[in-house]
Amino acid sequence: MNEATTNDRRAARERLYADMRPANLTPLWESLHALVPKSPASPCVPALWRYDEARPFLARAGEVISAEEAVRRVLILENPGIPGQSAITQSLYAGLQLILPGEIAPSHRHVQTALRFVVEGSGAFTAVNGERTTMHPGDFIITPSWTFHDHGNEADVPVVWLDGLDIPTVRLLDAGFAEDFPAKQQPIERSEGTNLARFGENLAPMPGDAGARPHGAASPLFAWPYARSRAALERLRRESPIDPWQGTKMRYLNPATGGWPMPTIGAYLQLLPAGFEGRPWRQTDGIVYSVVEGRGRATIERPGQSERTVFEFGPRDHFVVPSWHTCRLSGDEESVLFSFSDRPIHEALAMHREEKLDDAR
Ligand code: GTQ
Repeated sequence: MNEATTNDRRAARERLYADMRPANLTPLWESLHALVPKSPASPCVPALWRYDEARPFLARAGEVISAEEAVRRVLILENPGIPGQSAITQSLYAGLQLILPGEIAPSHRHVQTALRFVVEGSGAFTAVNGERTTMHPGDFIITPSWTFHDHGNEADVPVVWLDGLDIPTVRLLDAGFAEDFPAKQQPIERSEGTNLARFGENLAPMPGDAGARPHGAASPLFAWPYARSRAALERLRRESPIDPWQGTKMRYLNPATGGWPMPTIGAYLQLLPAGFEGRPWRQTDGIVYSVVEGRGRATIERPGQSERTVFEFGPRDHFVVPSWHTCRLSGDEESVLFSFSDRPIHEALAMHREEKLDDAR
């Protein structure tokens, strides 16, 4: 084809695109490679939120708005690769929530599933389904889809936790509903610890038990205290070989099914021994980390690029590893990391992929 013909055809194509745009038609061939990539090409980027940088902003938020006025006083951890979307990955939302002594965050419920991972301070509570759980650093708490939940702080110190929700996933599906409880706080029907006794002791109530009501797809156990999870990790670390990629890693369990604690979000706790130099891996589910103890490094590479992002992390720092980015974790000190991802969705849809890579540095 000569040059004139090529130019004619190019011009004809542009005319076609312009002419059919009002008919809401666009040419697939111009975007096919981006629509059906050879491998995941997330617009999200690795990002780190140092606690000593974020904490003063939280304190200032505490001065300019009350928890009740804000409903939830949260600073969103927004992925800089997708600004304006209030998302940390394409499917997940994360934020740091502050509740000051004497404050309450009023009761409401929504389709979006939430997790809390306590970062600073003890003595606030989350109430879910008529029962409170007192929050301590490292506690993992869920508020399943469409369950009323409210928070309060009856202690004398500020309490901060990480919120993780499937907000972008519910937005993708346009399936969001929400409503306020008629009062600021839901009535408390059971004393604290009843939920743990019913579902957290490797026992399950018999069908006639009042707490045996249907609990949907989420775990009927709603709080996993850090003291217990940490003790389990410590025991495994001593008694079981350290995984060369992940150290000693456990996942939070739905005791009723053995599956994930929430249908859309999986969560983990892992220990990296002092001096641990983890091998690299990648996986389709992007991961959000909250550092509980210790100092270390996450070394992250974008797919197809050799340039590395190195995050030096310490206690209460947060970072995100987007989909299919190669990651390697190191523990300069013995470190404990909490993490969550949308892995249950990938697995339910048979889309999950993970690759353990060689140790080439
Ligand atoms: O606790 O209900 O960080 O609805 C964002 C949205 C927390 C909550 C967030 C929410 C909540």
